[in-house]
Amino acid sequence: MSGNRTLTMIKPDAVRKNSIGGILQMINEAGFRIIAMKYTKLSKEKAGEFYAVHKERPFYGELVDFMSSGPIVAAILEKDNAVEDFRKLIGATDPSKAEEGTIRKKYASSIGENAVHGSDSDENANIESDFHFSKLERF
Ligand code: FUP
Repeated sequence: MSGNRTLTMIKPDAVRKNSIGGILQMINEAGFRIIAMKYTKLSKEKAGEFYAVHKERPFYGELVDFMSSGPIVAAILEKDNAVEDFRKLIGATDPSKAEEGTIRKKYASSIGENAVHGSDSDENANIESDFHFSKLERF
């Protein structure tokens, strides 16, 4: 499975703005197949665990508060070259630097509230998929 799956989250800002449908449409039109999906909410503790790699960064506290501030949609997506192609589809972390046609260009408002997450490596795609989904929730 290495190389063909990635983990995304539609973040609380995008859920609050009713952008779930628009973002899922862009994901499907880009050729990603949904393997697993759930509407859920991260506790502060779980958000802190998900972003533990950023623990020492100055924005960690805000990131954890934001990611636990409301419901999210988590999904495992499948496509050849999934991690890299999905990072291209979402665009730069800072939406002011994101290219035209990317999800963050269209739906994100700031570097902190940037609408979507995409795994940054195959290894993290596996770890993050296991964080959100059991084997029985994947189809
Ligand atoms: P990305 O992989 O594009 O989601 O970006 P990073 O892994 O570098 O950052 C993860 C999250 O931390 C971002 F989605 C938002 C937050 N962040 C900030 O709030 N400020 C920053 O300067 C960098 C990241």
